[in-house]
Amino acid sequence: MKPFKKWFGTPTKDEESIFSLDTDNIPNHVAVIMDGNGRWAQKRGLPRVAGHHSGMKNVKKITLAADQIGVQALTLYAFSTENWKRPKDEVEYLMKLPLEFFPKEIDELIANNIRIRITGWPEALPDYTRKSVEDAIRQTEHNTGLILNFALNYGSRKEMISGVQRIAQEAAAGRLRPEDINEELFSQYMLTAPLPDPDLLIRTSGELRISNFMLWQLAYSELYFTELCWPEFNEQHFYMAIQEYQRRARRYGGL
Ligand code: V07
Repeated sequence: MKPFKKWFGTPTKDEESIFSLDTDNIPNHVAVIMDGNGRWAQKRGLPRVAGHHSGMKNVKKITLAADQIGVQALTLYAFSTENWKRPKDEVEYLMKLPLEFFPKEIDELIANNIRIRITGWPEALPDYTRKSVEDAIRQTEHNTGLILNFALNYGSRKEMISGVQRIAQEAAAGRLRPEDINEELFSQYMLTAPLPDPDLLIRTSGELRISNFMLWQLAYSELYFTELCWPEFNEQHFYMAIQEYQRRARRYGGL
């Protein structure tokens, strides 16, 4: 964990919530289903895409908050393999968000030693989206701090089927014996490899489902659900989720 900035006087709300965290029990990997952007916009009489835009602005906020307390990897579900079924205009808008995100945020990400990576199938993205994402990965590849992992064109059943296919090919080619297939090997064929499994999953906007997200990797993760929509989920809410994670981890530790 990074040493806190020296402060004088009354702590802000953020500082208060950081100080109440147990610095020895910060989750290594936090995954987030950033749901409720459209709902947030509709509540305000705005178009759905305005919610996506506001959600994008929140990505940096939560990334820096996670980095601040020493989280090592943050996976954000940005676009699922099912999201292609949305109206064409909305998909087009979503595909432009990485292009807007990087020029705006890359300097601050680099200044904070943050490394970007992707979990998903970038091949199927429009060229301009894929190029922008690949540029950001390249520009941050030597950074050694927080890994900011975007799940982009990702679906977990597809991930597992693709993993099984590659394992079967190895076996058919005689490079692998079926009895050598175990959990560790299977994990290596997941798109998230070599990231550790998430310790904590956060889903915003009230749905109580996993929705085809990291089905294998979430086997032992703590699940945290909040009614708040993603654009209104701020640093303090994030620290509250970490606090709840720590409360649960302590209970199990005590048994
Ligand atoms: C997207 C904003 C966040 C809420 C969820 C849906 C909309 C950031 C990115 C992004 C992705 C890859 C990357 C850099 C930025 C993004 C999509 C949607 C498709 F390398 N936010 N965001 N991508 N939303």
